[in-house]
Amino acid sequence: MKKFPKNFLWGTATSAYQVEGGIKNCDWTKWKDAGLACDHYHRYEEDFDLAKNILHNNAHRFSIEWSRIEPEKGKWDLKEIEHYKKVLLALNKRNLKPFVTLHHFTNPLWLIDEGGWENKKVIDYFARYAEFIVRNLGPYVDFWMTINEPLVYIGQGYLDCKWPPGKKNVFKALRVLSNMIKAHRVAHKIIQQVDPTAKISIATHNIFFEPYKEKSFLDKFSVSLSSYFWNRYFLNKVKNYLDFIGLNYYVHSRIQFPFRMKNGDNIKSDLGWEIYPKGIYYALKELQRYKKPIYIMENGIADAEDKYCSQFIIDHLKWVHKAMQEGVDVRGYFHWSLIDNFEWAEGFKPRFGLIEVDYDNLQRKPRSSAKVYGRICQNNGII
Ligand code: IFM
Repeated sequence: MKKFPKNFLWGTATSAYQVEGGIKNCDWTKWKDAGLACDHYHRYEEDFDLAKNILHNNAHRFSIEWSRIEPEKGKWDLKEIEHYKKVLLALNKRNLKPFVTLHHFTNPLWLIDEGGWENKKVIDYFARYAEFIVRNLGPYVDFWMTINEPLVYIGQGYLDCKWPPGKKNVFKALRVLSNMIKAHRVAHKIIQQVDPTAKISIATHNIFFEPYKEKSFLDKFSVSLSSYFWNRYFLNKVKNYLDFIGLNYYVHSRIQFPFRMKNGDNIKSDLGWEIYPKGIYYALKELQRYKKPIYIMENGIADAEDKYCSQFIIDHLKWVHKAMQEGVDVRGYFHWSLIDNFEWAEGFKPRFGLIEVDYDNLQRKPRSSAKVYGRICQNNGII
């Protein structure tokens, strides 16, 4: 049995747009409407019961939808604050420690009308939103994440253009990057002023890069650059404004000079992502230099038939355990995701949920991987 420390946190993660349904005033609604999604907005009690009773979790990560809270610039919707208060109380009642994300890819339409994250005013707007949330919900939350996967947001929105705003423009991408860094720093300061006990971070999507040819100097050089810019650049810029590190790990990548990504021969998920559990070990080791507690805020697999998910979890956790034995300070693991949900440009087809959602009637059904993960959480260890 590989045991985890006594207070280790076991959870799952979701984000508002992907699960809640009924979100009307954000950029994604115009880009690709998630409609009712999983109707988690009305079914959160049922979903948290599954997290408690089937998964035996003691924590949960979710995000607050900015466009619900501030549907018009400067106008707060107190009914929505009440909603999230109830969500937090429902978690509390089940002893599920909340980790709350303030920005998980979606933006209010009024912000987009003003240029979104390209406009430096976003720094003040985001800080004002963060302050409002923490003043109202701070008493129920210890752990905050300001921005989820900033580089994924920028890459998809300004380079790949599969996501809004869909503008291929490196200069704009760099402006957004700079504004996100500043927004995080300002929000960190404000959240700490409002609640000095709050723990604040971002969730970074890190990749374990390897050279395509082990002995190629050029491939190794590309790996160093990729790791620096993709995994560490943002963290370096905000490292004095982080109380912990939130790591999202899904993939590794073999890099051929200059930046060609090559998949290996291992089994792939339904999205074609190669399964590579050892990568989480290297991703954790790379973060050790920041000397902060690490929470794995996402790790999961699109696997509609649930063929690989159980083994995926076990193998990743074995590598997490090894990293911890070697001194990496990991405090929690959150599987992506609690329930099937809306996977952005790919829509509802990829199934990341431990709990299956039947989109015809919205019924939930635990997959067998849910039971495997539940046993691990209950035993606080892997057999
Ligand atoms: O669904 C996404 C999530 O929104 C952010 N991290 C990666 C997940 C799987 O692609």
